[in-house]
Amino acid sequence: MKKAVLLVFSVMILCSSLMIGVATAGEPGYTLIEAYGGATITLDGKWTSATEWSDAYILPMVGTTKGANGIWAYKMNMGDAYLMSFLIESPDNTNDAGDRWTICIDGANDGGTAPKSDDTKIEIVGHTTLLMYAGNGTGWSLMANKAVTWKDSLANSTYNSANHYVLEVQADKGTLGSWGANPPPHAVFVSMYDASNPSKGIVAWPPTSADNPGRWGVITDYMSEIPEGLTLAFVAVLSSVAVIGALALRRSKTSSYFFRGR
Ligand SMILES: [Ca+2]
Ligand SMILES: [Ca+2]
Repeated sequence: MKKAVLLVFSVMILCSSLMIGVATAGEPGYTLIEAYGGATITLDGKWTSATEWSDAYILPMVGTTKGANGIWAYKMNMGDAYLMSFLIESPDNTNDAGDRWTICIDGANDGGTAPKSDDTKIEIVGHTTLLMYAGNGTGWSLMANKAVTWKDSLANSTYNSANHYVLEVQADKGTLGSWGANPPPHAVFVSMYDASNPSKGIVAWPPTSADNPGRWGVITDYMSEIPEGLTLAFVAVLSSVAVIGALALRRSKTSSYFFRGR
């Protein structure tokens, strides 16, 4: 009996240390899951239908409330293992040359205090120009666009009934970074900047820096679909369970990931 109690206790200790280990891989508290959605994305800078993004993982840009202060969302399309889709909504409604959207991805999720060659930054400036960068060890070097497509426009949505900028971006994992088409975990950072409102500064998820991959958020795992009505809190619990499972089953999961879609 004592041995059994000791065993349970040891497993609990092991589990909590694994959780701590996972949490420190990125900015604590900033995680999401890669969901496969059935709704196809139409890249027109707005919610083309009421359900276009409802099967994505949706997060608040600021605090804990998904509303007019901004949201962002991420999902993969069922049937395509590599096409990453992003949505960002900003309260910004002014067209300025200095407005900027930023999405950073570290497909290997290997942290670091400065961008490395496997870190990718996508920047959209002034609602007109897409720039792409690869980490160079100390900062970012400009590179050619890796077939990333995007569109933003002034629109309203479920989260903000006033006209505001909505961005949709799609990027192919297979060509995006030197890490290739790895399954999660990926580190991720998104931000928005309204040049008409400089005092507000860069609004970012997590509220850290694009230049510090070790403090980005983390796409911890993937799931085939977020079923209708499943709450975010429950998904967060599932995520924690999945992370522990992922550590044990990583090899077999990786193979099944590559057989999904294409
Ligand atoms: Ca759309
Ligand atoms: Ca603006």
